[in-house]
Amino acid sequence: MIDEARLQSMLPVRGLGQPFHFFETIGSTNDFAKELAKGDAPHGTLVVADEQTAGRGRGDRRWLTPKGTGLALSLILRPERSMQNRVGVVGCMAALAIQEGVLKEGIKAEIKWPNDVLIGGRKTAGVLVEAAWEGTDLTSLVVGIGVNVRIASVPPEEQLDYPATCVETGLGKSVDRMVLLLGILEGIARWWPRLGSEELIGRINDGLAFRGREIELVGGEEIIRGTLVRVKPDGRLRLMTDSGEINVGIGGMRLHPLDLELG
Ligand code: BT5
Repeated sequence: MIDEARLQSMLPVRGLGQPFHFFETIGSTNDFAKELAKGDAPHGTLVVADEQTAGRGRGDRRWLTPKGTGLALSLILRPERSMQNRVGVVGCMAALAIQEGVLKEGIKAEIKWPNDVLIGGRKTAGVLVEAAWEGTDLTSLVVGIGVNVRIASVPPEEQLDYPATCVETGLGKSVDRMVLLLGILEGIARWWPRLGSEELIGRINDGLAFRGREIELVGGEEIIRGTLVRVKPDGRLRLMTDSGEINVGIGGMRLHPLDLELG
């Protein structure tokens, strides 16, 4: 179990994690955070659960968080007006914060555009960013993060559309979930004021999976093939295709390498 009192005593981290809401079990931390964000919940509000029964991925996909095995958290961020055109990169920014958090534990991970973190080529964490608008004003972002920490967090293969693993399998030792959570918050707090900066984009690209490799982007009926070049400052992916270089927005796109190499 996550120790609520201990976690509470370690928050906030650079302004993130206050107020803090904890649930032993919840449907989806993102759903709860989105409701809070409709009210006056401030920037930095954090929702953490030890288990999700209706965790969501992008589109209509599910995200599984069995009790006591992983991290499931949602953070409310309130962008200033000047940041609105950079929010496309928030998913990758959160993935970078996760990558840095697991690196502190001692293992290298990669960012899979637009919202995943891989260890040894296998999905270990996912990010779900949901934005709320009033007219042309972006009023809030809910950044949902799911991390597989213990072996029991990894769903059975038949429930997966991409191979998966967890931090402890990659690392070969146990991890304090709360320390990992704090590390991730620290990364988000550090990068948030530098959203869209060259430094952030550089770091994302340094840690990006499949650079220079042949990939396929699939979104509904649309399939785009090309060589992955890099992530752009606005969060789009630059690809070299047969008809030249193109930038692809996140939309409902899913990325598949043409030659899957697993560690
Ligand atoms: C994601 O979606 O990867 C975003 C996941 C975000 C989850 C967090 S947990 C806290 C917050 N509250 C929520 O309700 N959600 C957020 P996507 O790229 O669409 O991937 C979804 C796919 O990942 C599913 O279709 C499964 O194949 C696979 N999957 C589900 N659970 C998984 C797990 N624990 N580990 C690895 N893969 C998983």
